[in-house]
Amino acid sequence: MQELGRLDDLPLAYRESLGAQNLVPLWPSLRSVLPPGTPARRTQPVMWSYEALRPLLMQAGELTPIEKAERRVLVLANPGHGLEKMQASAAIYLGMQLLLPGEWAPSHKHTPNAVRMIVEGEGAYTTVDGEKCPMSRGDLILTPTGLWHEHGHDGKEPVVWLDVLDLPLVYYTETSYAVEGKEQDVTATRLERNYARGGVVPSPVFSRGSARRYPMLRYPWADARAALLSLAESQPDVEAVQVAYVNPENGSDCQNILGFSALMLRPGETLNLPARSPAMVFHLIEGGAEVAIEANRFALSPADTCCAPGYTPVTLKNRSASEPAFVFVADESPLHKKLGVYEVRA
Ligand code: 1HN
Repeated sequence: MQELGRLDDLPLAYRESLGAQNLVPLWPSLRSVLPPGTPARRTQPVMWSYEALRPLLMQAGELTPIEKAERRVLVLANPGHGLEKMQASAAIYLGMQLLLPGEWAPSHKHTPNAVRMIVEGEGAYTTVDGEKCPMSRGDLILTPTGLWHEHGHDGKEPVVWLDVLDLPLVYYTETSYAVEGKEQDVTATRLERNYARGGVVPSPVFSRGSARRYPMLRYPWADARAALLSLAESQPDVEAVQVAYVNPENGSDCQNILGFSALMLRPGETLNLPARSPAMVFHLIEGGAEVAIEANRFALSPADTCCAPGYTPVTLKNRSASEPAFVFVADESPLHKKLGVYEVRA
């Protein structure tokens, strides 16, 4: 590849004249914005241990009342981006949120899309767009762009969940903002039950109005887990026992920018994932798994989370020879497909 001229090849007076007109020569930077073959990356393989972060999150519960936090969250930040950037990858934000019994996180809506993967505790709920969604371990609850959401807690133990947002991308595009609101009136609960039987969906034919853009906001873990077990049983030869969280009206990704799925690793199974352009996040729901990313070997126990940069093969291994392992996966593939940059490398 041809070596290009450097900035300091140019006379200082010329560079100053360019700068005075807000002009920059491209050629000294061309190879760094278009590196040969594979993108430059900041995202590093990183693991966040739940055992290590949990006491710090509980300490935040003592140090900072909910009124002073609004959302009591420790952000899982990738050091490759700089901790202050609060990014797990180019497009993914991760945070562990704590809500204590009796606490209330007030209603707001914002442009970034969020999902919550419930990690521990019972009795909390999120109200999204008037729908009260109970939170239990492993449930996935969507709070898509523009929908009002607030969190409450009627139980007795701390409740913790993993927030996954496309905040870094939405912030980068200068489209990130929030609006505060008043407590929502609950108009519905558990609408996901309308979609709990595959193949039949509420029919719009004899009713006014069309299907909502986000018809299903809560994906109970019991249902996703049962779907994985039946897939493993009915198709023993399938390479990856995986289900995607989709819009049940049309089968498309459940949100616009990030994609979400759940994976079952059969006892003793090793699953090799090809290098794909999107960065990925793995969060262990149940069992024990090892995630190998380049030279890193992350041993995940329940509630541990790790991330893998894009364009990198990943190997997932069930650490148990007798029990399945269940992994929640978030990735940037809807974004990459919309941008036309999605790639799988053999
Ligand atoms: C947010 O709205 C929540 O509603 C959690 O629980 C984390 C991080 C950045 C921006 C908005 C929530 C968030 C957030």
